This record gives sequence, structure tokens and C-alpha cells, in this order.
Amino acid sequence: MGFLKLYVINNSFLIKRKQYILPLYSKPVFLGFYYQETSITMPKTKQLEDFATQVRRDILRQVHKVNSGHPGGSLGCTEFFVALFQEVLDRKDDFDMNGINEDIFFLSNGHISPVYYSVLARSGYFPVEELNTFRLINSRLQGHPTTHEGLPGIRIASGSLGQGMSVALGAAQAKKLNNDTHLVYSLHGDGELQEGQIWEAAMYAAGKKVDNLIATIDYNKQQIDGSTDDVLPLGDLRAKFESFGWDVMEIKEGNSLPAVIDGLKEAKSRTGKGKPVCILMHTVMGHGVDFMMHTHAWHGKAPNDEQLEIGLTQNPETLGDY
Ligand SMILES: Cc1ncc(C[n+]2csc(CCOP(=O)(O)OP(=O)(O)O)c2C)c(N)n1
Ligand SMILES: [Mg+2]
Repeated sequence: MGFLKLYVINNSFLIKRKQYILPLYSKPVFLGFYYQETSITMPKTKQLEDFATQVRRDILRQVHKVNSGHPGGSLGCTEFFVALFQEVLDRKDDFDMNGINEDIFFLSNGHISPVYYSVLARSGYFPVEELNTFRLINSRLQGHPTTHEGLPGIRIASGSLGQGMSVALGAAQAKKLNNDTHLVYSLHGDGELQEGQIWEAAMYAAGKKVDNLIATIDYNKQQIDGSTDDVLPLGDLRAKFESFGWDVMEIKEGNSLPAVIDGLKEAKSRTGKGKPVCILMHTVMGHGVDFMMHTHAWHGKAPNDEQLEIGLTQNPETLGDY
């Protein structure tokens, strides 16, 4: 019998239980034979959820202001970015491009820059007010991230899809050569996997046992012109990565903060075992704004004034607007 996970929150722990059926809210859930504690406390979970809600506001407000940008993938990857930067990365507070003796992250699907910029700013990399300059001429926050503007947190130019895995595995291999035991994380779109360079990188990373690399796929089943199934089916991604020699795991609820945090921590525990690690992270494009969800329509389209108001109402201010 398959498992469903239930996250039960008490005062100090988020507890993951499995097995037994219990009616809770409107859905049947399984409670378990065992439970395991995670390090996330209830106040911390609430704090991170508030953080994610504010990030969603930032995404909507950035793209609305300049009537351009990519809200769909950004909203779908909000939990991933919040989990990574607030809970998972062992990173230095002051940005250092060399990234020595710290975990580093590369965004390969650079079009989802609004979520990246928001989380970087709210994690202290640069002033939150700078989000006001998104996509403006001479801004450090270009539509697709680049390095020459010198924005703290940005390690590669991305936007031209397919390149980030090659960069990430190179950095990971350099860490190994330098006896730096920290990890390299990367994020890729599922449509991005249609780029041939991804599979060259996948073959190399496994062949050279780059086992300090965790590549996450934003598996939202959507891309710019439609569903991935309609545009160019991806087939069995797990089987594909496994056949290339990767250790593959899934995050079934990529828009649940506890699930993403647990998943990233599990991925971390799988490193150092001779294989690069791939996470297939199931997300909903446009998550958190009801009329943007489950469709490619908002891949690269900004909301109008009225749509912005609806989106903001669904994501109330928590940390303060910039
Ligand atoms: C090399 C390259 N080809 C085409 C594009 C145009 N493009 C931008 S985003 C995108 C869709 C990518 O799909 P996915 O990675 O699934 O991103 P999502 O739509 O889910 O955000 C395409 C084709 C690009 N940026 N780079
Ligand atoms: Mg996609």
C-alpha cells in the first residue's frame, strides 16, 4: 500500500507520520507505524510560510510594474527558494563569488528571476527596495540574471536554457578537487530538459561520480507554449536520469514547505555516495494565485491592475512590501 504523508504540528515539532486512515479536514490521510521528527518547529514553519507569501507578492508586483516577466514558474518555485535559502544552504552571509567552503546554488532556468531576486533580497543579499528596479535599464535586476551587474547572489548568467547543469557540475568537481566538502545545488525547468546540453552534463556528472551535486527539476509539466506533453513529451524522467547513473528522488508536494525542506535534506543525505542526485520536484505553475494555477498561460505574462489586486488579496502582506 502506498503512503501519504501527514504533517502534524505540535508546539515544537513537525511530525511526519505514516499509515492508518484518519479523516482530517476534508481529506483522508494515513497515519503511521512510526514517526520521525524534523528540525522545523511550528513557529519556524509559520515564519517561513509568511516569508513565502511575501515572496509571492514581490513576484506579482515586480512583473506588474514593468508589464513583463515570468510569474508562473516563479510562483511554482517559491517554496523551493525559501526552503533552500532559509533552511538548507550552508552559506556565508556576505556574498563571495568564489563560493569556497560554502554551499552554492545555480539557477539554470533564469527566466524565473522574480522569485530568485525576491528571496535573495529578503535573505539579506541586497536591499529589498531594489526589487523596484526589476527589468529597468541599468538595473542590477535584469529580466534574466547576469553577473556583470554584480548583483550579490548571482553566480551565472542564465536564461539561455540548458547551460546551468554544466556550470554546476564544473563547480562541484572543482570543490572535490579542492577538498571542499560543501555541496552544489542547481534548479532546472522541465521544459529545459529538452535541451541536449542537459544530457551531456548528466552523462558527465554520473560518469565522473560528481556526487556533491543536487540538481532539482521544477517538474510542473508546463512550458512556454503549452504542456510538456503537448510540446515535446519528456517520457519517464526518473528512468532517464537513473539510466544516466543518477540517484533520483521525488518531492511529491513541491508547494509544501515542510515537504520541500524534508526533500532537500534527504537529497543532502544521499550525496557522497558516488552518484549525483536528481530531485524531481512536482510543482504547480502559478501556485498561490488561483487564476494562474495549472496553466502555461502565465509562463511569461504580467497581470493587469485588476489581476494584481486579486493576486495580492490572495497573498496578504506579511513582511512588508518594498
Ligand atoms: C536555449 C533557449 N531556447 C529557448 C528559450 C525560450 N524559452 C524561455 S522559457 C522556455 C520554456 C521553458 O520551459 P520550462 O523550463 O518548463 O519553464 P517553465 O515554463 O515551467 O517556467 C523557453 C522555450 C530559451 N530561453 N533558451
Ligand atoms: Mg516547466
